[in-house]
Amino acid sequence: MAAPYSQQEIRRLIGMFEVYGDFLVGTPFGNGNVNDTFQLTFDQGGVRLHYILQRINSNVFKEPVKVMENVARVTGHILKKIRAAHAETRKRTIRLLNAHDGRPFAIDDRGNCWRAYVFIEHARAYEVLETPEQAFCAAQGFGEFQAQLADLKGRLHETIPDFHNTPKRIAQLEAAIKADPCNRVKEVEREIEFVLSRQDECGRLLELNKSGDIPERITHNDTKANNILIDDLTGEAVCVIDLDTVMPGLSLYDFGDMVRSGTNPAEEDELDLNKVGMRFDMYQGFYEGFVKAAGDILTPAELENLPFSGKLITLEIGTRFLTDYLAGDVYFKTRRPKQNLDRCRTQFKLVESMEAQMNRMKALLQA
Ligand code: GN1
Ligand code: MG
Repeated sequence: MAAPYSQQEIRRLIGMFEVYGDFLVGTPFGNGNVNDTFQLTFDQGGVRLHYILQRINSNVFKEPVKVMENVARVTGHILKKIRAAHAETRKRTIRLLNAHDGRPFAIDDRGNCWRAYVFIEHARAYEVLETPEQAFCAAQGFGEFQAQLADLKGRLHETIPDFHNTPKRIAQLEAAIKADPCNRVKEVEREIEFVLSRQDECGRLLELNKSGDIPERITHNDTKANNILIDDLTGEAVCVIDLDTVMPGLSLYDFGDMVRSGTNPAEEDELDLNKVGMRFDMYQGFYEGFVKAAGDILTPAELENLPFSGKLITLEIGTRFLTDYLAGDVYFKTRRPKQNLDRCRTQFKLVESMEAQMNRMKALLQA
């Protein structure tokens, strides 16, 4: 839940940006685990317009100005491509509003960094994708995003170093086990064992990057289903959102996180683990959509590791939930006790389901 802000405060915060019209109301929006997000309604000459206003969580993003530099560069680059394509396209990109000083963000009197952007109408983000066609479209959207950024000059800031460095994520788990500040280790011995028994293969993608088989690219790094907007009318992906973690990375991180979040028919914090597992038809949708959009730029080692990447990223995010549970729920927002542990358990159930279907996933590569 977003921190409670009064309407007066929201009005004052959006007042830092160049917006025409009169502020009517602001309400919490979306299900992000990190930032505080509001949808704002304005009256502009008798027409109602919506904007998004968001506080960047500075506990997670230590250098929000660098985050905003990345976001502004990436969205500017994509906007040029959309405009060059053709005027009738339904494709969109996030459009940042400028603050009164011309920068695409503003700092409030408590030192919080805020940004605002145009709300995209007639499209929505799904918590759980339902059909392989939706999976295909989402993967195509994320794949196009990567392909569109392939010619962006210069390196982006690494705003969260080692974000997808799985061995380091496991080392963080080990540190949390040692510290055990909330005395929770005894509750989660099975989960800890689950991670540690799989740690040998966790460095595989980083090794392939080192050996030159897998190149560094500009990647989104948080490609969960609810970070892409699907057009209400056409069902196609129209806009990739939540660009805070866009930075140098491996394309397999993006594919892996799509498979993690989008092949599971249950919520990320589902309590009934019988509902959790990888739907193979959804995997196939992601695979075909991603290869269609980004296949031309992928190397043989990238293609070969598509099935593995889903399992790796699922294990990694599950490990992060477990670490946060042990640390006392200090990173991810929680709305109830043990939510991080429940999230961890769904992820590990999903890893098992992926392991059981690994050969089937690999067989698609030969098809
Ligand atoms: C966070 O902000 P949101 O909810 O899109 C997290 C991701 C995790 C995800 C798990 C910056 O993403 O890495 O995969 O939760 N973002 C950050 O739901 O840590
Ligand atoms: Mg998000």
